[in-house]
Amino acid sequence: MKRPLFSLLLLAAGVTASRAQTNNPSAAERFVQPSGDLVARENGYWKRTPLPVPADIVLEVSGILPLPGKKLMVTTRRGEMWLIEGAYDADPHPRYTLFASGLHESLGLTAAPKGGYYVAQRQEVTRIADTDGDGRADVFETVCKLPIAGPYHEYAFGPVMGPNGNLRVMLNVAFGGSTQAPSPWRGWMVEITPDGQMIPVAAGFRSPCGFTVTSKGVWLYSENQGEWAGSGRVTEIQPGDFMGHPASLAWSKLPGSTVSLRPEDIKNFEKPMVEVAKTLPGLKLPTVWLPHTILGISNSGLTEDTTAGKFGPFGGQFYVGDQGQSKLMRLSLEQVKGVWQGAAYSFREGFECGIIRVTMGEDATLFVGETARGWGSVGPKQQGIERLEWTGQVPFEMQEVTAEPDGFLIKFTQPVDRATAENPANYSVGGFTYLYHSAYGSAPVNRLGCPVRKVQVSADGLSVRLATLCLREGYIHEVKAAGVRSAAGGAALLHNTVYYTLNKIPDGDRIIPLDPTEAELCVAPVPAAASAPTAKHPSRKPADWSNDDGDQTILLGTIPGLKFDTKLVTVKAGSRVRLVFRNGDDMLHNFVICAPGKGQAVGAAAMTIGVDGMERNFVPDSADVLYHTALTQPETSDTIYFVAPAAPGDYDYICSFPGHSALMNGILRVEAK
Ligand SMILES: [Cu+2]
Repeated sequence: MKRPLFSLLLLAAGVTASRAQTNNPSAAERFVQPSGDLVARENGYWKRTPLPVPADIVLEVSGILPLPGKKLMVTTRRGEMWLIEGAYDADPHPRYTLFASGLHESLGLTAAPKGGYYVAQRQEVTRIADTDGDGRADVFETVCKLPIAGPYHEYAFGPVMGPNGNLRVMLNVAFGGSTQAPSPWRGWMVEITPDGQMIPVAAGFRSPCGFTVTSKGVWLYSENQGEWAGSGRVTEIQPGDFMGHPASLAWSKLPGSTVSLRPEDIKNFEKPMVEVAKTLPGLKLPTVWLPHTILGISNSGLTEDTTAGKFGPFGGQFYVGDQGQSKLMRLSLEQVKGVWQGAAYSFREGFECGIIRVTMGEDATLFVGETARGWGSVGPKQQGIERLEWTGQVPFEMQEVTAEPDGFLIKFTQPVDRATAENPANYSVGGFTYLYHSAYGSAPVNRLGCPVRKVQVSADGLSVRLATLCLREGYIHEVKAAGVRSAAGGAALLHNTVYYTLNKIPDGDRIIPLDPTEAELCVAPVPAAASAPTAKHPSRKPADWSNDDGDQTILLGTIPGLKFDTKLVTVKAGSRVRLVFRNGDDMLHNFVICAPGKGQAVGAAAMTIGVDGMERNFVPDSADVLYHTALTQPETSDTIYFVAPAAPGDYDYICSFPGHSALMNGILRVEAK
């Protein structure tokens, strides 16, 4: 698809915001907010404030740098830099001043010690500065050329400055085609010295939209689910690491490479990544998995909470954005036996647009930068910038979950009600992981229920230790505390589920004995077969249709930007229909026929399926679902055979993959015979 490389807008500087953007009204009108009640409750703790942007500025924010004096400098995907003043005001009406334009898809910035800013464009890292003090950039100095071949997916993210004063940049792989690394160091993180020397750091990155270096000097990045990436995740980066995408290995023979793996070392393993890592030296396991569709579908920018409590009770933890689901997750990290791991939590949803940048500004004000163009998002707007502030109210939450030799320690933000907290039935624990393979994404695999064998509540009621016999190293453990209530007021948790990636089981004291004979108590859930024919997934041609393909064949496909290629399909009531659904996009999609007017309700129900989603094709158990296809991989198809409803009318069809139905929908018009 076509993506504009340069903004065509030439804008006057210093425009005062007059009204908020009203992009994409049709999507906004049809959009069903995810769990609106939850969003309202979350807003009582962390208040969301969109910054008005003048209608003639397309602020597809791709980088946010807080400046002294409560100003922000932002980069945009359209290659502009804007100075924003007044972003912190109680009732914000910010002033926007154009600082630079004509950049090639700038996706981030940082301050340059000798003045101005370092900005990553697709083709180079540039120092951009205003030397005559007129508020407009007049120096555009190439720091380092970045190799590029041209495919749209060759994004360059960053730069981020490290503790050693060098810059780091992420070079995205291309999408599809015969090679996904058509130019050198594609799929790599590279370091750039102030004099422009490029040093390869690590390989195997797919779409590393967000990365940061922590206050402890630890490099972390977020990965997007896709080919060779079973789910989104955050991973710590060491020089020489291989994150899993093999295209990058095309360049591992070049001088300066830190990675010894070669393309021929990677097969289509079809095994859990944790199993492959045991025999593939250098393959780095994620620090924290962000289960796909539950904690985002396209993980993006991340930032550390360095506010020491001014932003709420999660100081020292991290916030990660999500583009597709327009929300923020929270991470707590710990090091066990020298390996980073930790827990991922829901934090805040209901933003106006897909989040790609997350930055802590002054006064514990968190800013998020947003864009949906070409990708789509649950939030209905096409672009924007919002801020988030703590209201001072503390929600009842799992503040931090850490690993124990036989389970987990849950610290709460408020004392628990002892009766509910001591009852093992009020918790559930289960483990799963994801496959490492060439296909796009992975269903959760090797699922195992972990019965809670013992619960210990601390004397102050602020922490609970859970013990189970079914822990597995390298697996994600879903820990739910749905039945636990707070001591004051008997409140339920604002978010009751956490996903802990247990790379290493710590040593130490156990509260239950390790008895291998009891391992049989671990319960394997029965997986459903997603592609099997069922009454609502009629993928097998009915025997009584003899040798023909019914009365009518409908070819219906997808196009990039979360769209079906057809918005209206007409059939005769009671006719036999063969529908071929072809997914030509670079994401997973399905096709679901719903009762008249029920498309968005079915889409909303699909968002609550959780870890079973892939196995169920993200089709909710609902009488409003008439027929559906399987969830299809990119460049694949699924065919269904059904008899059109007898009652004429306009039946909704949607893609029920979480977050898609607002944009991916159409009408199956059933006409009287
Ligand atoms: Cu879809």
